[in-house]
Amino acid sequence: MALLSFEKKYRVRGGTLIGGDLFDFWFGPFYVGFFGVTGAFFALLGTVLIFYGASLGDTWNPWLISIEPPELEVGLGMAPLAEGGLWQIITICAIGAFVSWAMREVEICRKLGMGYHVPVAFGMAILAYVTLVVIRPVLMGAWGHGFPYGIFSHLDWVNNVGYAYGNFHYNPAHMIAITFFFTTTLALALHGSLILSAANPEKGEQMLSPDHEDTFFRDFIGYSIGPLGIHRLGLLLALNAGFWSAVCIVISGTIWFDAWSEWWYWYVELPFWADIEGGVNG
Ligand code: UQ2
Repeated sequence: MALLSFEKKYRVRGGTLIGGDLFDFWFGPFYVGFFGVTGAFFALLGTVLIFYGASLGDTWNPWLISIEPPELEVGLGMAPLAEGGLWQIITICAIGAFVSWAMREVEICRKLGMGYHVPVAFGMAILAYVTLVVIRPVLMGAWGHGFPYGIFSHLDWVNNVGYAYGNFHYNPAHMIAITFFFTTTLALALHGSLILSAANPEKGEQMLSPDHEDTFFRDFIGYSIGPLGIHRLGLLLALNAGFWSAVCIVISGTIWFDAWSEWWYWYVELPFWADIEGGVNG
């Protein structure tokens, strides 16, 4: 079906979760919905507050502007606007905007009769952010454990928090997350290159079929995961990258307080070699 007639057929009322028909319309190409309104509200308010926060600071250098969370002494209370309160409200706006965005995706999925894979996937990114600025700070007892909203300042935060646990690369969940990030790029590089090699031929040449794609990998490594399977694998890899990132930070300072390299002593202390000469007890 051509795109224009498809849209005429499927761009119809219904599928909304909140608001009934009230916000069930399009603004140009964009579906609005209740969550389009709340999303625009939170995004706009959050952006205005970031500019207000910047105006209270001592620089307009985009690299250096930073909205800081409250001091650790504030704990889990509300802080005055200029002392972390802006960070708190901006965080609420960010979560409000992200969740609105996800729910607007859900409403569009419902309209089209599609699965909820896209909002579920985006939900993993939201979870990773919420872990950093809500879940871990709450578990540790202070909003001051959230990261500052600034380009250089958030890099400094990552650096300092990383080295607060020795060397974060020894964090086993961090290792798993990195492995998933790298494997995601491997899978997408394989998939993107494979599709283009078959489906985007030189001018005048015939486009090749999924059978060619399958056969390439069967000839190459004796196995093809298939055109549906590669997308299942890609989603699995990408979701795990986000999930283990959240795990690696939420366990740091809540259930593990030491340098992450120390964690590996469970291995050194295994009975097989702990008592031999040169072992931890030997
Ligand atoms: C494949 C297939 C695709 C693909 C790719 C493969 C026809 C169009 C990339 C090959 C992928 C494999 C063998 C899995 C690799 C495993 C990891 C963990 C990266 O077979 O089917 O569809 O795009």
